[in-house]
Amino acid sequence: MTTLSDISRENLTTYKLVVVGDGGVGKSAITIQFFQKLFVADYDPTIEDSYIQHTEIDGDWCILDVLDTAGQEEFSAMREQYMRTGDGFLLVYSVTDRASYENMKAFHTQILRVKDKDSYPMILVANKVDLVHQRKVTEEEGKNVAAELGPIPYIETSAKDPPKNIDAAFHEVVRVIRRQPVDSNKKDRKRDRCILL
Ligand SMILES: Nc1nc2c(ncn2[C@@H]2O[C@H](COP(=O)(O)OP(=O)(O)OP(=O)(O)O)[C@@H](O)[C@H]2O)c(=O)[nH]1
Ligand SMILES: [Mg+2]
Repeated sequence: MTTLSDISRENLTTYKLVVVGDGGVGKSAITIQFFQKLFVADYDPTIEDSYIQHTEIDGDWCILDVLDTAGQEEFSAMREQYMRTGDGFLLVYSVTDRASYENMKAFHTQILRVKDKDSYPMILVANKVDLVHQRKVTEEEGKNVAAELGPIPYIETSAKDPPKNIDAAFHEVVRVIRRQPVDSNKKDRKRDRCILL
């Protein structure tokens, strides 16, 4: 358990989290709701923004360093670079946008390829659940794809006030990182391959 004196010594683990998904799904809204406790109603496409904050998760203080990425296709060339830097990922789609849901597998595959791993800390975030009448992707469909992608945790969120599961989403991805066996942090697929001489 981390104490306040640990915080003052800055003796804390830093988790680099990356928020990915299509344009307009609510990555910035989720991130700003988490860091600033407010809902941004306007849509201003992101190029890349980062946020940093001390946070207590399950009794242990840590530093969350969150990268809010660009979903718009024109910035997709930057993806591999930011994927390299992440310790954990929030894969975000909007329940009102079926294509954004269908693209989750491609983000997942690209992260594993960049990391050269069979699995990596990630969660699936189904955002905009407050828009019940515009919903196009069911909870069951969300859970099914989360099961296929790992399984990885599935969480339904709304960045709009009153926020739903916003803290829970960021905390959950940190839990997934913390749960990793120490070895798997270092071990990559290449080293597991058997070489015949
Ligand atoms: N009703 C509702 N609107 C939301 C929610 N999350 C985001 N929005 C709105 O959806 C629009 C797009 O949200 P952004 O957070 O800018 O989307 P983004 O994923 O960051 O988009 P890019 O930066 O282009 O990748 C904005 O108008 C937000 O206010 C939500 O949970 N509920
Ligand atoms: Mg954005």
